[in-house]
Amino acid sequence: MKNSNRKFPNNFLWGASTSAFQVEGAGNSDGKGESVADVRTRAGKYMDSSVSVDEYHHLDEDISLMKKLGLKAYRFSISWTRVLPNGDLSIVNEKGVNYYHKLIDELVKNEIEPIVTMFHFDYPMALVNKYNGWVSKKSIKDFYNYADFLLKEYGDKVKYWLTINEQNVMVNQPEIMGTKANNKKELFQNAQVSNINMCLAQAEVFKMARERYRNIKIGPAVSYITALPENGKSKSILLAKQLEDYFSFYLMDISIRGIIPQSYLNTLNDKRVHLDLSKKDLQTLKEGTANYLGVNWYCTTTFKYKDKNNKDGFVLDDFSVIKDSDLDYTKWGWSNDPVGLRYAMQQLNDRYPEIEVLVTECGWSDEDKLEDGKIHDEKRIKYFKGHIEQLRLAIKDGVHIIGFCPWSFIDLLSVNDGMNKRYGFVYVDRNNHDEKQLTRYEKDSFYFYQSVIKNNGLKF
Ligand code: BGP
Repeated sequence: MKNSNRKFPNNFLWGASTSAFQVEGAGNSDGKGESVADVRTRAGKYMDSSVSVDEYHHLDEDISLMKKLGLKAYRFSISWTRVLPNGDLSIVNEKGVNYYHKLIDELVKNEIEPIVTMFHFDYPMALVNKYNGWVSKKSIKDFYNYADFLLKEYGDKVKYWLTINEQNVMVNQPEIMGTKANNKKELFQNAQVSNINMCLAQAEVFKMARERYRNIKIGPAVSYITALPENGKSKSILLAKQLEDYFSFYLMDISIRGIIPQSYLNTLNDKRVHLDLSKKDLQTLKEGTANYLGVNWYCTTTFKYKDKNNKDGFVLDDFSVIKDSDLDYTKWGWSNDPVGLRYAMQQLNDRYPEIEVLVTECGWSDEDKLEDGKIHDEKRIKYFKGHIEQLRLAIKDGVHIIGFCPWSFIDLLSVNDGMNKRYGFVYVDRNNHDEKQLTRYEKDSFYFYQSVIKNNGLKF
């Protein structure tokens, strides 16, 4: 009895995650069309996504490593433009379609559950050029057609689907979607319009998928920014709550409950954002909801008001982030706060008790050094030890958590920091300026996670 209390469910999905533009490379090969991520990384200060860590050409080797690690699941994304180079159905790239068949088939053969994200930060450039991407209502149909295409092609092989990765992050960093605007105010307006169009597109896909593919699970992958108050005063606690509502919960409410929360509309109203929402749109949101929830969770963040005299409470520009002296932070300022994960999972369970949660990202970034063929990433191991233990407690608390997919299976291109910021269990020998041989090495955390999976949890 004591022992079973310590275990995770038998079919728990011990996984690991990546995304297409960050891991695949082959950015300009085999008929792939250009994505916003390709253009964005090319313009950045580090390497671009044309090579990344070249999983496209290292597929067999990487799948062998997944097998060795013992993964029960692999979360990856399909590159929209590798399959549909123009973003719409005008051209289908057979080589791209076959690449994902091969990937999925190999995973299944190796008893690794594929978890597929349809759109992870790599929007088709052709659609940005055609109609400013998600800002236009036309984007809804093109996403629907893409999702429909994927489900027809791979729907009988893949049970777990995620529609859009971190829509709530893209809205706050609209350059990730390639959104164009003439000024800051217009950019904010366009980002919010894009937000709603993504919600509508996703709702139509949820509805279609749940009607036609009865056996699949489909949901969003939302970034849950768990906000902590600077102190125990009510005003501070209120700020943290309002930030969670504004950054994360609104999107979960739309995806799971099919309603746009009033608090979200109020904030947009304060910002003079106009949303063109018809009765039919509201009905679409109501009818198309997710049947599970993907959550990207890395850390807690502590917030404080900038203006102590702010009387009205929540104002979107009036907060700053502070560090908690009790916590350790990555070089990029992300905390190691395992109890925060248990708290976050409980919050989700309180809000959506009927919904199963899949942790789709969680991880510790570092520069990681290769020394004599070894990588001693103790801080990452410490991070995962704490988080896996708290995850177990959250399950014991009654939260329906079906799996854990750390970011990332292998070192890959960070969204803003190239290869400087690494997350993988597998090290890839390259840097921002030299591709070298892209040799793979197992980090110490690889063996740690291998043992976690083997023991179905931490070994006590
Ligand atoms: C999430 C993204 C991932 C990943 C991760 C780490 O927001 O879904 O794509 O990159 O964060 O972020 P970064 O690469 O900025 O360290």
